[in-house]
Amino acid sequence: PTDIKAELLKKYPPKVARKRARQILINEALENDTPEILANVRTIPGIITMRGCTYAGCKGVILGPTRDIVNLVHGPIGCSFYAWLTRRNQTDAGEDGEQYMNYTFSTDMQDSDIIFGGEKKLEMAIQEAYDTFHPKAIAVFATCPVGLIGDDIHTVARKMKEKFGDCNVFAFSCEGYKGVSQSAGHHIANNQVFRHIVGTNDEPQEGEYRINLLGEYNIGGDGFEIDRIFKKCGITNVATFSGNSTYDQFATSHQADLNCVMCHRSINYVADMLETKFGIPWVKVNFIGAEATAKSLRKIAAYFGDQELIDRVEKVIEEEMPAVKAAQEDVLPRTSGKTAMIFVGGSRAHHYQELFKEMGMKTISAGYEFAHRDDYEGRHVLPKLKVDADSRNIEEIEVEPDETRYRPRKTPEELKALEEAGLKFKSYEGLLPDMEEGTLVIDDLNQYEAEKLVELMKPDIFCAGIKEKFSIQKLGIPMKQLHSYDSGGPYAGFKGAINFYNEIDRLVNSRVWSYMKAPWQENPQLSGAYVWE
Ligand code: CFM
Ligand code: HCA
Repeated sequence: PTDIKAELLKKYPPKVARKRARQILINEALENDTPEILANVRTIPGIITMRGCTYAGCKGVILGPTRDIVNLVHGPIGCSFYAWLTRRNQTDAGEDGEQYMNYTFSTDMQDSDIIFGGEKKLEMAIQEAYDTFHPKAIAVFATCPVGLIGDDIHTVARKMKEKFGDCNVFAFSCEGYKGVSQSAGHHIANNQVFRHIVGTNDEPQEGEYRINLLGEYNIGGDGFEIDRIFKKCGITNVATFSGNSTYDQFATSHQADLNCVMCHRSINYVADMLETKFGIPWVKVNFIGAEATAKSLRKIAAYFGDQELIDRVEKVIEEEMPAVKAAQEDVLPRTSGKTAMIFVGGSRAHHYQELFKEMGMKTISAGYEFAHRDDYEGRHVLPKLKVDADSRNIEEIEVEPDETRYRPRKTPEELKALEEAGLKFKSYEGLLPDMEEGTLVIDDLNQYEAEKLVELMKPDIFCAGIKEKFSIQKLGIPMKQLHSYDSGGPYAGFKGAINFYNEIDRLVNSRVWSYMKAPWQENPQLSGAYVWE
């Protein structure tokens, strides 16, 4: 690994090499701690990063999966077009017919709007959306030029909300350039969802063992599979943030009794805010991997502590596991010992290692596009993180206990007893302690390094996104998109694990890669040169 790191850095000018050296880490076991990595910092200009922008994190990731909010993008049409259904966040259309996800709403800013201002145009677009759909809510998203010319989207939103009376209108200052990555967009989105929607509906909700699932986006139907399992266990999922969600789910989410945090990168601060304001504790869960799914269900059951639920969860695990084991046994002889590389946004590069482990595969290199140090090293590093100018740019909202609705779900003694029994609250591990010694962990990987890594380490499969897909395949290595899942999924839960084993088995054992070179390239029968003149 030392040689590989040196090889990756060799081509860079000294200043670039110095910075990248702190973002490329050879994993080692340190006593009582994990090694330190540089993360959540600006990308080196021109390096061809895998990252996206703040608008992508806000509009695409967090708000995109909510079906009954009209998501109106204030900006040039390209920003909308490239965010149109590419993320494969699925939704249950519902019986109310309020499903706006297949539309793309944009103010389609033109040169004249940039010169003279786009507020009037935005107002007209909000009015048009309202007249056409009468939605519960309209969300407005600012793109780069809107921030540059200073359109006041929040004032326009407030004005329209007052005018309508029966439609919540709010806006997001999520200009693409605002942070160093999508992560800033998550934060901007979550703050506004918390401020404008969460806790606005006090109508009592039905159901036993009420939880919220935070940081699950129903890509390829993952959320459907998780909900199927919850239902079977008798667990009520009040709101998923934000896969397959509706406006009312967010509005009533303060009534749940436990928050289960899946992708902590995109949302952990919301769990904290819900605890401070309403008294709901939170635990980390992970439904990627059959074992991880079983473990997460047991955590939820232990929290509620009801024997009936505990038994039900055990029964569900017992019912679901045989099919998982059968699929696992089928693929293991062909997948054991194979190697993977995973470079995805902020949590899957960690979560998916579980699934690969279940197939006897080792992750030899992994990293995040935009995660922070706690995602690599564990939540305990949070107090050590330096607040730089870029993170200060993103608002932290002050939350206080709600005057009438703050209700601690457990007494301090009960929480202590649960912790002593092994249930950890407000805690998660990073990816480093879960990876073997000597593996390479790389933050904000770029095109050059991706190709170099593949060339030097020759993994059996490379997992990343659409920008990497074809350049990796051209190197003769199977490539699996772990953002969109290509056309597959779900991969979460028990049924998802079976899907994943089978698909990866086919990918790593396909013979198609041996046909990368045409026969005449490998074995030329005629050789000659073209002569002109
Ligand atoms: Fe969380 Fe996600 Fe991810 Fe993410 Fe994303 Fe995504 Fe991702 Mo693409 S919320 S951090 S911003 S798990 S969209 S569903 S796949 S980069 S690893
Ligand atoms: C985003 C969304 C993305 C992109 C995926 C990809 C997703 O960050 O804008 O690069 O293939 O999951 O759709 O992460």
